[in-house]
Amino acid sequence: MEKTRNIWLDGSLVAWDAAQTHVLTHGLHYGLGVFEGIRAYKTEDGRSAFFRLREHLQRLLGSAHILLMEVPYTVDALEKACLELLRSNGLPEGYVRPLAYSGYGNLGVGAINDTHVAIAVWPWGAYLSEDGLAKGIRAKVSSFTRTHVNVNMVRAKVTGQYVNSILANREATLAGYQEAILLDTEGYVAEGSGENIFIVQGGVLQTPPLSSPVLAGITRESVLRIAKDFGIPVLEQKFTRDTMYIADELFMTGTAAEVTPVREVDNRRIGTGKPGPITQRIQDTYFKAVHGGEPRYRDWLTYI
Ligand code: PPE
Repeated sequence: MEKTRNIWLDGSLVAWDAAQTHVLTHGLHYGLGVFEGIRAYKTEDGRSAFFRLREHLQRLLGSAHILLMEVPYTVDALEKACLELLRSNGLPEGYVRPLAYSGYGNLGVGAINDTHVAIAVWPWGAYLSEDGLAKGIRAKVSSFTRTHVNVNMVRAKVTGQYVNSILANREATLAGYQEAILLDTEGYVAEGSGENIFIVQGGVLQTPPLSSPVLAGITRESVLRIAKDFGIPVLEQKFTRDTMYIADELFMTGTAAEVTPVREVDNRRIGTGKPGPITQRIQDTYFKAVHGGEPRYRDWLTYI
C-alpha cells in the first residue's frame, strides 16, 4: 500500500501516520466495523471523478444501521469528506476506504462504544492483476461456504465477516489460483471472496439474486444496467457450480476487481479460455463509464 498525505478521521484531516487507534478498540477485538471501497478515476476531460460515491456512502450507513451502530455523519457530510480528502492528497485517482468502527472505551461482547469514522485513500491498480483484467484469471471453488442469512448480515459490509473471505482467498491463492468462488449453504454459487459473479450462457447474462448470501455489489448493479441497455437478456437466478464449468463466459465484478474475466474454474477451461465477447463489451463500457466517456452513465460520477 502506497502511503498518501492525509486521512480523514472523525471530522478532520490528519497526517497519514497520525491516524492511530488504541489496541483495546472494541472493533479490533470483535470485528464490529463496516467499510466501503470506492474508486476515483481520471476522466477523459482531464478532471477526476468518484464512481457512484453516494451509493457507496449510503451502503456504508445502511451497513452501520443493520449493526445498530450510530454513525455521527450524514451521506452529505461523508461525501464532502471524500471530496476534501482527494483534493488535499492531490491525487487524480485512487481507492478510497471509508471505515466506521466501534471505538475504544469498553470491551466485552455486550459493550457499546462510540462509532468512529476514518476515510483513507491510496493508489490501487488492478486488483486481480493487469494480466487478469486482459486475459482472465484462474479461480477455484472454495472449501469454505458463504454465510447463511441467519448466521450473518448479508446486506452489510462488515469487517468481521471478511474472515470468511480471507480464509477462502488464502486457500485459493496458496493452491496457485488467483481467486476463490464461494458457494452458499445449499451449494449454489454465491460470489468471490471480494467480487460478485456472472456467467454468460447462450447470450443470457446470469448472476445470483440478492436473496443469495451475496453483497449487493454496486459494480454488479452497474453491469446489470449496462447489459440491459445493450439489450442483453439478464437473469438474476441461482446456478450450480457445474453450470460455471460449461458457461460460455464468466466474469467477476467489484470496485477493486472492476470487471475481471475468469478463464478457468477448478481446472476447467471456461468457453474458449479467453474473455468472451459479452464480457469484453461490458468491460469496455464499464471502463469508459468510470472515465466519463459514456454520456448516458455520467450521473454515476461525482467530479472532484
Ligand atoms: N462481494 C464481496 C464479498 C465484496 O467484498 C465486494 C467488494 C463485492 C462483492 C463487490 O461490491 P462492489 O464493490 O459494491 O461492486 N469488495 C471490496 C473490498 C475488496 C478488498 O479486498 O478489500 C472492493 O471491491 O472494494
